[in-house]
Amino acid sequence: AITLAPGLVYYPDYLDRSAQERLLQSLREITKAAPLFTPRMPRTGKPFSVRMTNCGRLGWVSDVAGYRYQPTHPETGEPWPAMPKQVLQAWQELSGYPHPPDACLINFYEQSARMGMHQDKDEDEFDAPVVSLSLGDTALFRYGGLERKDPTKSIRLRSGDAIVFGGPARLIYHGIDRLTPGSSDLLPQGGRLNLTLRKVEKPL
Ligand code: MD3
Ligand code: FE
Repeated sequence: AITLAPGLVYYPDYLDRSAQERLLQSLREITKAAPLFTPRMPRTGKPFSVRMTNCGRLGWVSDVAGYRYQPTHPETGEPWPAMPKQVLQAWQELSGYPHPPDACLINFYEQSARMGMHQDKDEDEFDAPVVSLSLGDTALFRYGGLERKDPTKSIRLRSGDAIVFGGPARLIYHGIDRLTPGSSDLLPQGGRLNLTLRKVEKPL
């Protein structure tokens, strides 16, 4: 593992090819039960270019009313599918946090999708890290500091990479600038899937 900054640890090739294929198969099952939806910006309703779904007890959603975690899919009204054991195992191995995650947000990027710089602060528990797993095409990931104006660095996240943001890195600004088309043959149609595992609620 490579420490990129205090609290920010990068695990290149964390999942080997067969683990990536196994995770992709689980995600195909999840998206059958909980289809990808297009989140929208609060107030304006402007659509995100990234499509999303979730697994686990809680899922992150965004619509004209705001950002929030909720126990059901915004379009089907059904509970989110369970988290695959493989995902829970990655959390146990990487997070160093003594409780299982509540939420796994699944982001799907087509070639032109991006995610603007933002902080993840919709959770009640900031003592837990966020764990990210990447599948498919390489993404140019940018991260900065605790203020939007802080200088930024970029790294490429490749299929199978994991990255953990905890402690002093938990609230840093970050985003995805672009994908590298054709950089992976994991997804037959190209694009990228990213999973973010989170503890949302404070444990008892
Ligand atoms: C830094 N996702 O879902 S993953 C997100 O690749 C999100 O889809 C990006 O930002 C993606 O909120 C980046 C890396 C990541 C995830 C969570 C973080 C970086 C983070 C939480 C805090 C700080
Ligand atoms: Fe984020």
